[in-house]
Amino acid sequence: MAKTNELGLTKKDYKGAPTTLCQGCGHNSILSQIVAACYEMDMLPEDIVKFSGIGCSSKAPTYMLDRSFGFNSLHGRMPAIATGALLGDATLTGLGMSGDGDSVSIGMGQFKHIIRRNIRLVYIIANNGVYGLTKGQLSATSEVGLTLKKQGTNELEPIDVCLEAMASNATFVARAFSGDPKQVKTLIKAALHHDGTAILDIISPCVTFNNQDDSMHSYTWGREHKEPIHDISFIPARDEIMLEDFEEGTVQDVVMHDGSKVRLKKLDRAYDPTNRMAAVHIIEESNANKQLLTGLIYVDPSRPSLTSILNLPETPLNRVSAEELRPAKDTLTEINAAMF
Ligand SMILES: Cc1ncc(C[n+]2csc(CCOP(=O)(O)OP(=O)(O)O)c2C)c(N)n1
Ligand code: SF4
Ligand SMILES: [Mg+2]
Repeated sequence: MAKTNELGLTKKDYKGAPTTLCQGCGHNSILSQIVAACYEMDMLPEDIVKFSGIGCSSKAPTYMLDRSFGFNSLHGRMPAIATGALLGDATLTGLGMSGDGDSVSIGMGQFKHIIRRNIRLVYIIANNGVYGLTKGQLSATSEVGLTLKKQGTNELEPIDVCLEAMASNATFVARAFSGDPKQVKTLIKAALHHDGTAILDIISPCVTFNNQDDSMHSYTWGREHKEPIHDISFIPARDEIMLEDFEEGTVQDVVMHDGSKVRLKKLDRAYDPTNRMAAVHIIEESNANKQLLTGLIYVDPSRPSLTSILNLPETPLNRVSAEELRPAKDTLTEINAAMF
């Protein structure tokens, strides 16, 4: 008998079509962790809606959560589609999967505005520093000096996903490496409980076009330069608080809006992910030192999402009938009169 979660569902209930991504592609590992996180968090697949743009990374939603809703949109336009859908039905949990080309090249404007609006969406950027689907062009996150077979050497400075998110006033910014499944899964769980846009920049090697040892998006580089800022665990509101034996004074809990906690065990540095200036500093510092900083970089669980600001009714907008929406004749006359 296959193991089941609290909903009586097996892990298979969270899977999708068999992957057509290359064997060893980092995106496949991210997919597995999304499936594992949703299964372990006892989420009903029908309560989830998946979004993506165009790219190998954006194909990924097909290979997970078959029973969920989904919209594979246009290149770089996933945030606009997600915004509309999640305002239309704010009871759904939004899960976006995009790439560095999709979000940081063509989709940069959309990326910034969804963050500014703080739409409740787990927004994963599977960042491989290359356009994988179109066979290996340089992307806006490719590092200076990266040499790709088709394009030659990159001379342009890369854009840092996390810094851009910070500059747009993101309320949740994290970075991970697809080769570290435990950390990826924990960050996805925390992101699923964030009431706003949760940006997850996951370095995800493209084994076909950008996995040479000296590339800053390769498995070798990721493994050798990975610098976790803390050991991270996620504790759902219903669970006992003390799951692990942390030493006094080395732990910081961040309470999410639903009462669940992100528990951060400090490693060698004292780092507070609720301090905005410290977050910007640590990203800049790790870039200067050519380190792959991983963990929860910044979180502000207090800022309201657009759904809360708009004070939407309990009934999802897409289920409010035309009759209910149409004001009564008298009301309309009153409104019109007030305009003269
Ligand atoms: C408007 C538009 N311009 C260009 C393309 C071609 N195109 C498809 S995917 C892609 C890049 C994908 O790169 P990324 O988002 O990094 O995904 P990856 O394949 O690397 O996972 C491009 C340029 C397109 N589909 N639509
Ligand atoms: S081309 Fe690269 S990004 Fe696309 S599936 Fe293959 S390894 Fe993954
Ligand atoms: Mg890419």
